[in-house]
Amino acid sequence: MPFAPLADALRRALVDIVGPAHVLDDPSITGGFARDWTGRFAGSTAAVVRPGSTAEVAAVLVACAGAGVAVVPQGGNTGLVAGGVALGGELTLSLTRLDHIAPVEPVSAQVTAGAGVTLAALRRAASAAGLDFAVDLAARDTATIGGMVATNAGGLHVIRYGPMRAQLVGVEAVLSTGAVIGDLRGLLKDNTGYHWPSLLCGSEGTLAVVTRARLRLVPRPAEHAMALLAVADAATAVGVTAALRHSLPDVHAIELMTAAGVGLVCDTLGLPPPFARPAPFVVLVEAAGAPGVLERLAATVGVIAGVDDTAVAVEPDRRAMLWRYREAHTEAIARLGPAHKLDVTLPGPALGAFLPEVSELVTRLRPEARVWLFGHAGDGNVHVNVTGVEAGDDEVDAAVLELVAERGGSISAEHGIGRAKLAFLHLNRTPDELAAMRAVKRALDPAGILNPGVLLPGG
Ligand code: 2HG
Ligand code: ZN
Repeated sequence: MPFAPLADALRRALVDIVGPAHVLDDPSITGGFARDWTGRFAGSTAAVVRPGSTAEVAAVLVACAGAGVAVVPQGGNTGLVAGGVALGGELTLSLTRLDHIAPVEPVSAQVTAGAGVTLAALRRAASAAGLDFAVDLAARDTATIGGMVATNAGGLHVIRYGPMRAQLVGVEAVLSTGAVIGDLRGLLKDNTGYHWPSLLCGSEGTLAVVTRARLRLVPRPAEHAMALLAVADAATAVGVTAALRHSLPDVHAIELMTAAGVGLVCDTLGLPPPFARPAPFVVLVEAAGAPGVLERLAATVGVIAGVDDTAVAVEPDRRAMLWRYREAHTEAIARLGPAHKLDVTLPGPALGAFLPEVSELVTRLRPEARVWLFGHAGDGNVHVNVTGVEAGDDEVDAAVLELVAERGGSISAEHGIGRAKLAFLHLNRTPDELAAMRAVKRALDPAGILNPGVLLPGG
């Protein structure tokens, strides 16, 4: 569907709705909104509009639908699949002003947060109420709740608490018709028909614009302890992960890194190496729970075969330091230039063989490329990052994602489809499923203005 550039009449209508300070159309300002975090995807936006309330979001959408102007909803712009950036002159709907956090409701341990609340701010609010928010990820200072709902963000603790979908009790969202749907009552039991949180979480801004979310909070563990475990190969790393899952009652995170990635992080950030001798694979395990966590972690790790060395942390500073080896991968890889980011999940039994196989596959196709493997071993989610390949060269992406599908995995574990993986969605979804998804899209967004070209091929 072709979309007109921002006409004067629409500009005036938008200014009337949100005020002149919140309609930005100077390209030197809007350019940053139309470039993704990786630098691999950059385009242009007709304007950036920043509504300050749900009613303003509704009015903006009605105005845009009337004018036939496509809208890309955007939160913190930390996405990695070009799902939240205007690439072809669409209007950017920036939700960052919806940053209100209601007081934590202690009876049900829930909180209502605006779409523009950052994950870090939500985590602080939960903590001030003596609780925790179950999802955490490295982009916490910038990623926003609306975007995390729209992409069903995963992060570090999915193995324990599930992804964003598992935290979402209620949602408020605006359709392109201006209708506001959903509720924020926080009812865990409510079988009154289609469940908007389930439908909208992971819909990547194609069905509605999420404006507020009702989220469950979890008890704060009394103690944390973590360790980096040095292992010799991928199969051992998977075996160690399985053993931790089986016998560690307080398991909070199990992550995976390789010698190459840890070396890059150390060189880039000037960190000391975690082990005297570099380990081919490193498993990071965190446990959190009732007093005695360190003892339980030590007892479990002590009897697991294949652990060649350990680095342990209990105090918050030291734990943050060990997490840095894992969390700084994205930042360190970004300094090598735009990376191809293939966020995939493998079924548990297939993970060990996949890791060396995918490296060999990429190297065979592009001998000049470098492959960086890291991710969330506990849930089978590997971030296959490839550097040294042109931004527009999709051959490696296709080969890796085909291999993932052949091995029974998902081509998008936690980042979404966006535009980056649009051409590959058929690897995981049947034609009948894609047709049903398009029918849902048409029903909820009859004007077809919400994030066209994202998630749904040809939609
Ligand atoms: C992580 O787990 C994020 O650190 C980013 O999902 C992954 O940079 C990536 O590919
Ligand atoms: Zn991740």
